[in-house]
Amino acid sequence: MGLFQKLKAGLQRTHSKLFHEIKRIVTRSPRLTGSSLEELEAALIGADLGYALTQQIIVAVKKAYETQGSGGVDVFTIAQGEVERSLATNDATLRRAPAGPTVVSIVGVNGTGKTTTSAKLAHLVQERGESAVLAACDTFRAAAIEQLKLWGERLQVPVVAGAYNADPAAVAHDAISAAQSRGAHYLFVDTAGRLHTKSNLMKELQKVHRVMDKKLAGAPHEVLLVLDATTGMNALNQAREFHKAVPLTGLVVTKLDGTSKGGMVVAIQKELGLPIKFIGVGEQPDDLQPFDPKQFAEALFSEKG
Ligand SMILES: Nc1nc2c(ncn2[C@@H]2O[C@H](COP(=O)(O)OP(=O)(O)O)[C@@H](O)[C@H]2O)c(=O)[nH]1
Ligand SMILES: [Mg+2]
Repeated sequence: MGLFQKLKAGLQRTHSKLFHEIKRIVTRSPRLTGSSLEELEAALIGADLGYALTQQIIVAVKKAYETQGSGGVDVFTIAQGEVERSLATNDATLRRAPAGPTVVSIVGVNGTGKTTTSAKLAHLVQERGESAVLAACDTFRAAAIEQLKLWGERLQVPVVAGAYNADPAAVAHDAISAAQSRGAHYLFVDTAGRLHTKSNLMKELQKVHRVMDKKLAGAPHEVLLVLDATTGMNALNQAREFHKAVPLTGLVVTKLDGTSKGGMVVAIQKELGLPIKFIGVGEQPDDLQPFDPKQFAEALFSEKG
């Protein structure tokens, strides 16, 4: 399956709901008279596209009817264009350190998909012909270390792990050494899940980052916050709190395949001004994609594919 097909399949629930609702509205009322515009608005809000973007789309639709008349107006194309335009400045490039390994810290609350995302990222750079090392810095749960080791075996990526309950900063330190001596391009650091409201755990994360910077100036070069799309707009609060504790460089939104509210990606990007770097559309290694606004908008609204 090609990248776009995978994306389309992953966004199936969101697409299907949006598509059927909008189709029903415009079929019944092609000129969107009466309460039809309000229904269109509700459909867009229902996909979690957010209030601001929804208004933008409604305004664009109204304008199109005024200037083109009902014959030439395609609500899907207009919505797609507005979503694409509103995300145009999003830069999904994974940073690259000028020298030595690029260290990427993967942070977030429990169960959002940090460990899976770390492994998928290692796979993604391998596919690009670059090498990766994984660091198991979730030392709170023995199962988390095992989980990452299994991924390492499956993907043939070296995993640096400490003992259960070891100091995660020490594991991160050793992992940087290992990545340096292997001449690896990337080090992906899987950290423990922590509630954004627990300040002691946030301090621990700050320490992990401080120790990395001491070992390799500038590290971590990327701090990616993993957000679970099925938690909807709650993800916004998580992002705000994490961003206060450790400066984030980007977001990863996982489990888009499990929600009909995939529009939250757009709303969150708009609200936080942080780039969406990757999206997760399934549990397999190649179910993580660099975020491409054009393809995302197309997968949401287009009938194609
Ligand atoms: N459907 C789906 N499941 C995902 C995705 N990303 C992660 N998961 C699943 O979510 C669960 C929690 O993931 P895990 O990486 O262990 O989360 P962590 O606690 O943040 O490290 C696992 O069962 C993963 O397979 C995704 O994009 N789509
Ligand atoms: Mg984990």
